[in-house]
Amino acid sequence: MRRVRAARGRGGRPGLAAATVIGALVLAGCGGSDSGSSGAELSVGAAYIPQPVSDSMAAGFLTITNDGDTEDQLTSVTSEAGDVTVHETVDGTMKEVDRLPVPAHGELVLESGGNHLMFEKLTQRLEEGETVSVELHFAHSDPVTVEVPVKAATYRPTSEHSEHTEGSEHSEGSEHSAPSEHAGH
Ligand SMILES: [Cu+2]
Repeated sequence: MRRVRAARGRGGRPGLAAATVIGALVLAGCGGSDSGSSGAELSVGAAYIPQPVSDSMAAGFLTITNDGDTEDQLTSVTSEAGDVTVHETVDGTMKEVDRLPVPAHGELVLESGGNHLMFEKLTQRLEEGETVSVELHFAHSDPVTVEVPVKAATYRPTSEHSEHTEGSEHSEGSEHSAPSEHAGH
């Protein structure tokens, strides 16, 4: 940036040099001003695992919020409980994905019937009331560890996202469990 002053001193093309300075200032302004952290600012909420029907498989849901100016990407998920992959659901069929974007000033929602975490080869059956420690890995940000509670199989988060949950491929067993008996808090 200081170089510009020298260019002006040489009496070269002042107009062009001035334009360059303005461009540089605007770019710097976009980077955010607090102590060099100009990247994504991630937080995780609404995490839960419906108590699975299966001994070895489960689905997990959560919302990753990005308050930063930069997009990040969820690239992998690990847990001591078993293998974890990230799935998306397209036309009712789920498939594994390499990564999911966490948009700047936006959120990545993993919800029943949509994107979700897929737990496989669980070392033990997950029961309601337990928590599963899950580590989220991102393309740019540091890993985030989340203690994900195991909820009743019928549990749904109270949010607008819960409206379109019909046809969730992981909850075939929901109808068989007593709805409120187990949810007594
Ligand atoms: Cu899945």
